[in-house]
Amino acid sequence: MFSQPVKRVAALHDLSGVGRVSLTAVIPVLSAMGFQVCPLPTAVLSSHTQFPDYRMVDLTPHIEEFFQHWKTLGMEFDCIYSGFLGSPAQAELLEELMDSFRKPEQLIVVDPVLGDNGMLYASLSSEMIGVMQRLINKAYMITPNITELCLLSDVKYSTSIRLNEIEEMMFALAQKGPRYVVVTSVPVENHPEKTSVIAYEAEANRFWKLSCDYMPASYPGTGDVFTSVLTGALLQGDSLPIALDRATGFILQGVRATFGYQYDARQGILLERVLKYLDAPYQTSSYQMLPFRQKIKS
Ligand code: PXL
Repeated sequence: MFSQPVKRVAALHDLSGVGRVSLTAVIPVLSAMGFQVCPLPTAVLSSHTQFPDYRMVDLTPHIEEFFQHWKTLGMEFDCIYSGFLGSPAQAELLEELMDSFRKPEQLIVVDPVLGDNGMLYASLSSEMIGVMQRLINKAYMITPNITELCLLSDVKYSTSIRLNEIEEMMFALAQKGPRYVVVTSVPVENHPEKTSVIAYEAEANRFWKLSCDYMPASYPGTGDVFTSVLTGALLQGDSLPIALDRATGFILQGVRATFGYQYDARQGILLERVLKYLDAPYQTSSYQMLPFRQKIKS
């Protein structure tokens, strides 16, 4: 048997030609962090779906033959990481793939890409919510943004949602399987200039919080970059709070590197300018542990 000198990640996301989302973010980040990425594109798009008139080829009919070929090659993965799905039918195929490639000590990450700012992405049907609610149960870690957390929990989104409601939704999702539930874009009460990431670690029954400055710009793909750095840091052996710190810090660097330009935000953050920082020694640390909550409703 040949050895595998670097850890390997199966990346199940779309390939969008323009806009620095999904595979065009996942591959450079995880490669820069020292991992081999094996992409299985769920769809190929001319650009991401926030540009008008994009063209999309859904690869659902090919997913199974692709992963069966991987099986015949004897491929093994230290991590299986899924994101944007090309069709609701793909969720079942990805569940099959996850079962078929499961092995001990494997990190399964599902980024349930569904929407942002309170809305489902225009290209997705509401059927996608139901299939994503199932797919996340296979994951070790899920990384919804606050909109996606509400969609997955069948709760109406509101910008004034309270922290204890968020914690309850996270706890309820963790009861279904995921050990790490990481929620991004969480507003900070009474601090509109801030945004935060809240994470629940089921085994330890602990909630972590990372807050950082909110920049008044929205770049597609930051969720993909965030989850990729988080995944890479965990694969490198970091603890959850340190991995969260690194991922949040990297997004901030990327947004700051981009924000000063008069620039079409739909092109995403200037990832190429900041990728090298993924190799830099880790310095800052700002995570907090939230007060222990005895009585969370299940
Ligand atoms: O990063 C989210 C994302 C991924 N893939 C496609 C998208 C988007 C967000 O707009 O359109 C195709």
